[in-house]
Amino acid sequence: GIETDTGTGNTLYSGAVSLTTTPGGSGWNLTDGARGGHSTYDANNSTSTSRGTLFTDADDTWGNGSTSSRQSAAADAAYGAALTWDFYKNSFGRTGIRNDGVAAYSRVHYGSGYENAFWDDSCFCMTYGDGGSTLNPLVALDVAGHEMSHGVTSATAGLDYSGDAGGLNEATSDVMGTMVEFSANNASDPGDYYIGEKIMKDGTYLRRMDNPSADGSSVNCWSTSTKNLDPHYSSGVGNHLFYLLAEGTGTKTIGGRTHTGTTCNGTTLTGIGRSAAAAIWYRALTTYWTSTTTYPVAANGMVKAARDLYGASSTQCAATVAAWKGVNAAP
Ligand code: ASN
Ligand code: ZN
Ligand code: CA
Repeated sequence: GIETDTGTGNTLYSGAVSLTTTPGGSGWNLTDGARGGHSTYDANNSTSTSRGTLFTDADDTWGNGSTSSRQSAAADAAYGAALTWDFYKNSFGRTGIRNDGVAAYSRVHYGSGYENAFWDDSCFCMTYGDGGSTLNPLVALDVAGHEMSHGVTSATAGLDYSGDAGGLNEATSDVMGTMVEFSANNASDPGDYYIGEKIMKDGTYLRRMDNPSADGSSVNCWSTSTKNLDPHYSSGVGNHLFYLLAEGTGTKTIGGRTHTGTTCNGTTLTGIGRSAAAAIWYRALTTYWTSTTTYPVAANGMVKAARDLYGASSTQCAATVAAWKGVNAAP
């Protein structure tokens, strides 16, 4: 393996964190030899397909917690990649996005005023913009986990990016990105079921899983027209299902934010906890779902997954059925 050291990242969103780095050159490289050698590059504000420049540093302290250092966003990206690797490994025994031990790489400072982040299967890489008029740099934990989970979906169920499958594809990324955020247990970015809350300049969020329709575009309840929506809005059904399964109905403060779960059919639900909900989702994704899976078919696959993991007469299996009924997509 690669020789490793432990450096310090002064991130934009997660405070001071430990980063696994590699001695080399006249100091250290931002390459994580404990996680397949994941490396973080500076795209130098270009939109070319080149990797850019590997981040290096003389004292193994990366960034200063502000955008005045180009290394700060790199520290967030490296931290997000490490946590995503650890989350999949520790939760599901998955080693890397393709489960082959091979790391992706990350690029930060892509383009100028670029208000997006994306996973690209062809380069097996993660790219982050610096944001512009509405967003800050897109390197927050839930965004990192969301984007890299697109790689996992692509390597497993291969869900299409349209119709109900598109919503399931986006919801898988929101679910797993949220799980990555929870797994960090980081006081500067506590886990919640809001997506993108750290990157919005106006302090709001991109999406929320407890009540997706609160954003004005997403849907909480499945119908035969859900398939016509943009995947970032049809994801509402899957996000809502996951929240109800994990947390149940009612109002809770989680990560300092208010969450309220309400079913579409008026039932009251008790959550089974997010680890069990994520295990069921992941097993469905990797065992039962395919490129064209619709929400009702996804529900059926999740009930099978719950039965596999916990047994046909388990609380978790019954809760999975009840939660899917709660979003009007009965299995
Ligand atoms: N950031 C967006 C997403 O992951 C990129 C896209 O539109 N696919 O959903
Ligand atoms: Zn996405
Ligand atoms: Ca969040």
